[in-house]
Amino acid sequence: MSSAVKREKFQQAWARIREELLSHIAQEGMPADAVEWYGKNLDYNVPGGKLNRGISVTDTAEILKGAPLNDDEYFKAAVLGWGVELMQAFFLVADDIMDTSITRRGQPCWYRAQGIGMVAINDAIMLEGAIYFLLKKHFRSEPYYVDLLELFHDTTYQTEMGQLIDLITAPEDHVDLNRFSLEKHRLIVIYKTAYYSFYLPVALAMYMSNVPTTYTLNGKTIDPYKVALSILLPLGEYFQVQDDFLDFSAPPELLGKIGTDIVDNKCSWCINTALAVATPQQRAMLDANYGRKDPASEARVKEVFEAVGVRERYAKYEADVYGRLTALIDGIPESPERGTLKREIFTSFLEKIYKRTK
Ligand code: DMA
Ligand code: MG
Ligand code: MG
Ligand code: MG
Repeated sequence: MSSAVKREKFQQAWARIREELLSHIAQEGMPADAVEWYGKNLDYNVPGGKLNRGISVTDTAEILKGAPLNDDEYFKAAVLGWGVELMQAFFLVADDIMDTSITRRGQPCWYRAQGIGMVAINDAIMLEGAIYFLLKKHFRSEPYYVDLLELFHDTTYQTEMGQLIDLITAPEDHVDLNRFSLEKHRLIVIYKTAYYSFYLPVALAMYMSNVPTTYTLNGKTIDPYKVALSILLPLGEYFQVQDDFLDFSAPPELLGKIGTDIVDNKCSWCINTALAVATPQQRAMLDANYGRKDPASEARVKEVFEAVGVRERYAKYEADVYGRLTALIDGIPESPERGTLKREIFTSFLEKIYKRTK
């Protein structure tokens, strides 16, 4: 199935899920203006992204089954996929407030949209609540229901820990580039991005497909969830390095968002890369201009990034990391039996993000 057709099918499941969410709050007795507000919140924040995370759930379920999903299986996988997209929407609405961002997906960030303001905080929390309503409605009687609940809860907590260290490493009023390092960066991105964007979709599909927590292969005991984590965290790290690089380098019209990392004093891959190779003069330039709120300072930081060759270093990083991830995936123990891991789950992820430009 082409990726456009897959996307279309996944969007169709959203139409049904959206209806379920809206009729539920109407049944709770919420007035028409509240139902309308919630509908706008959902439409503005949930379906407009790349949908890679959500579609990964249905893709992974299909790879694990080794055959096309029937309608019922597809819809259940799609509910989990839209659960990931709802979680993403919840994080992004809050993230844009905390990062004082301007645009997202080619339109104003929700908190900056006409008439929204700080109601956006409650809207973010409602997007989160929607996940658990859907899980209860569609999975309450499944033996793996608690596994799904724990996974969504644990992942939320991990992501928030990541957001915490992202934010406190980037204080608005105190720039100190000595606090940054690639190790710090790695910890931030694993927690704020890799768990929810990469491990969560695959682990959801594994639970739904009844992949056991251990099995024996060639006399060895395997925990397939741990194996998945060991590949998906480095994949997620690579994805956030791309996000950091694109924040600096991509045209906002293509990216759908205006980069804020330099102005926001973020411990991003670009500044860490520049710090590692800057001359004393370049370092002084970074110290004087990073994390400052004016466009002229931001432009001077970008000049240093260009001068130290951040673009070329990124191209090299991307080629190297692709090789490393491919080798990791090749090392996954595979068996032809149903209900065990397949390398294709991970290669399909890697191919989706390799050399992405938005
Ligand atoms: C992304 O961090 C992490 C979460 C949990 C949204 P970010 O601020 O770099 O994301 P973006 O560049 O999309 O604002
Ligand atoms: Mg942000
Ligand atoms: Mg952020
Ligand atoms: Mg970013």
